[in-house]
This record gives sequence, structure tokens and C-alpha cells, in this order.
Amino acid sequence: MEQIDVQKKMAGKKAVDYIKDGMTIGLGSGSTVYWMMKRLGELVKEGLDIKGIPSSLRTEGWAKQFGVPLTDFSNTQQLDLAIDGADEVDPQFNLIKGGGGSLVREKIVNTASKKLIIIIDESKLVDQLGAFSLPVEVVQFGYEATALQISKLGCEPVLRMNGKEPFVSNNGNFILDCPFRVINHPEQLNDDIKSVVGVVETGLFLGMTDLVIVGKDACVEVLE
Ligand code: ABF
Repeated sequence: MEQIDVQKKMAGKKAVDYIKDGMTIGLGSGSTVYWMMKRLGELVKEGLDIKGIPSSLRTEGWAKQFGVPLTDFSNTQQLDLAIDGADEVDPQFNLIKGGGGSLVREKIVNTASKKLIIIIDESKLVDQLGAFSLPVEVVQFGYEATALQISKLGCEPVLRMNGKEPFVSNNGNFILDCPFRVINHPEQLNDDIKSVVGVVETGLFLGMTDLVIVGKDACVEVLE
């Protein structure tokens, strides 16, 4: 296993320490969350009584594969804990997410949770957000016009592709990857992008993270 995968596995497995009997859990997305789901399935088999709401169809598939019971927002509107990955994490725990294309469902799930734990490998820690192109989910209709408006904020948006076709999110939308390079004022940028007609949501997750678990080569570091 590559070192980065070892780190993801360390972080994902550590996260389940925070899951207690009776909780409803927001199940994030991505390859680090995979390890959390696998361990969670083992604990459920041992008798842990939890339910989860998945933030992507892929995570829903893992829940079924590992035997993690699911529920949905028609039954529960507030979650006890959400556990999710990230593409960048700054020292204030502001995040860029959406590299996997599930940012809208992730933001809905994480916002509905009392607590959010982010699980990452070391490479995701940055001094400043922006080197990772910011994913922005937009409706398909007129996405070229939406991209033009976003470009006026200081980047050249790139339509995410899936082979020769545009990538389509779990919500039926397109993703524009926006290379801002350096994001000095994330709150302002988030507000500015969200005010563009056609934008569904941005991958900036600001002021919502309580704890970050960083997988290292032989241990984990918990940042609070
Ligand atoms: C999701 O998975 C996304 O928001 C993010 O793009 C990705 C995290 O990456 P990884 O696969 O490295 O865990 O949480």
C-alpha cells in the first residue's frame, strides 16, 4: 500500500472512536472515508447501534457493502456527527472540498450535523487555500454564461470532464473547477460565487469543522 493510502487508512479508522451508540452519522465521501466506512461496518457487526446518511451514491454503496444501516432526511433532520474528507484544510479549519464531485450533498449533510470531523492525509494541510482548483457545482443550462461570470472573480473555470463527456454530479449538475491559486478572503469569495446565477454551491466549507484527524505514517494527529 502506498504511504498516502496508509495515512488515509490511519485517519479513517481513528474517526470511528468518536462514534457512540445511538448516534445518527453523516457519512462523507472519498477514499479516506472508505476506511472509516469499513471499520464502522465491523463495529456494527459487533453490535454498535447507529444510522447514517450518505453524502454520495458511492458512500451509499459502501454502506450496503459493509452493513452500515442507513436513514434519510425524511426521518432525521439533525445529525449527531458527520465525518468527511477534504481536498485542502487551512490553519483556521476552512476547507476546499468537492474533488470527488459530491460537494452539494456533503455540504447539506455536514451543515445538518452538530459536529463535523474531517479526516485527511498529511498532504491536505495547507497554509492558504487555493492551490487546489475550487470546485463549483452549477446547473447545466447556460453553464458557459455562469463560467464567464465566475471568471470575473479572478480565475478561468474549467468544465470537469468524465472522459469525453462532461462530469455530471449525483444531483444532475456540472462542476466547474476554478483555479484561483491563492484565496485570500474565502468568506468574500464564497459570497461572490454564490451570488452568480446558475451556481448551486461552492466547495468552500468555512467555519464548520470542529476537529481534524491527520493520518501520518505511523500515527494520527488530532487537531482541535
Ligand atoms: C470528498 O472526498 C471530497 O470533498 C474530497 O474531494 C475528497 C477527499 O479526498 P480523499 O479521497 O483523499 O479522501 O470528501
